[in-house]
Amino acid sequence: MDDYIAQLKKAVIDYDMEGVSKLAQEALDHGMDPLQGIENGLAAGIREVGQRFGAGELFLPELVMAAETMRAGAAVLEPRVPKGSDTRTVHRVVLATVQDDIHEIGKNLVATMLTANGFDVVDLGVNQPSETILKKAQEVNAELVGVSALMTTSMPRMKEVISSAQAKGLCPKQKFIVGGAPVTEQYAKEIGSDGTAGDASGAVRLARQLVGAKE
Ligand code: B1M
Repeated sequence: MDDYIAQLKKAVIDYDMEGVSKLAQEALDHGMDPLQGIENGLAAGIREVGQRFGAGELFLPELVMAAETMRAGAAVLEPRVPKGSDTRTVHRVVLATVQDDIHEIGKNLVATMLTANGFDVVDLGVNQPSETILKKAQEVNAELVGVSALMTTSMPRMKEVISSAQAKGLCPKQKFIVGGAPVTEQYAKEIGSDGTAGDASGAVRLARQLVGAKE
């Protein structure tokens, strides 16, 4: 099984947009855990590409091709992520990537995992101003508001969402979760959020804890 996971990682690194869907399907047919395939295969590949991009070894078109490969593979694997068992109480979550940030792969994975575990996810997409996020959270009476940011330059937008909610007295009942590769526990605390998680499974554990759902 490790072999399929390694091949999925390699497919992203090689920008194999054509082959990745077939490979993902074949891996599933051979019993690979879809979440492992996403986290340790596709996501590991995109992170490696990101490191090379950051080091100036790769350029934007290559980053885009790797991201497209990741998305194509995830489109096969995500629907096969096993559903959690606790679907008795529906907890609503509003999720978005902050303004000025168009990274969505990790947020989408968090949305998939929350949905698979019985949460009702309202996903606003990327590049969302704090007013839009807070307005929607009020409108749908969300228990949780989750914001994602992938860049050091867009991270302050997460603080903006939380500060704005506090200052305007909006969403007094809601809990705020933040996440994305550059987000640390300390930063999450500093900006007044109710927590962060390093991956989608961690986001589910945190969300369950915050809404008081039984394990
Ligand atoms: Co961009 N990018 N990118 N990019 N990109 C980064 C973030 C970067 C670190 C790459 C690098 O330089 N090494 C860098 C940011 C540097 C910084 O911090 N300042 C960067 C840059 C600079 C840029 C552009 C500015 C490039 C340019 O145009 N010159 C541009 C940004 C434009 C903008 O947003 N305004 C840009 C564009 C892109 C693409 C479009 C090509 C593509 C995104 C495609 C898409 O999303 N549709 C892309 C990609 C793919 C990346 C990297 C390589 C990978 C991100 C990713 O998808 N990871 C990234 C490098 C990196 O992160 N190491 C990089 C896989 C994903 C599964 O992980 O998103 O971390 P992640 O999500 C995880 C956890 O973080 C957590 O769970 C997820 C699942 O495990 N999590 C949460 C995420 N959100 C959460 C929310 C939660 C809880 C947990 O609660 C609410």
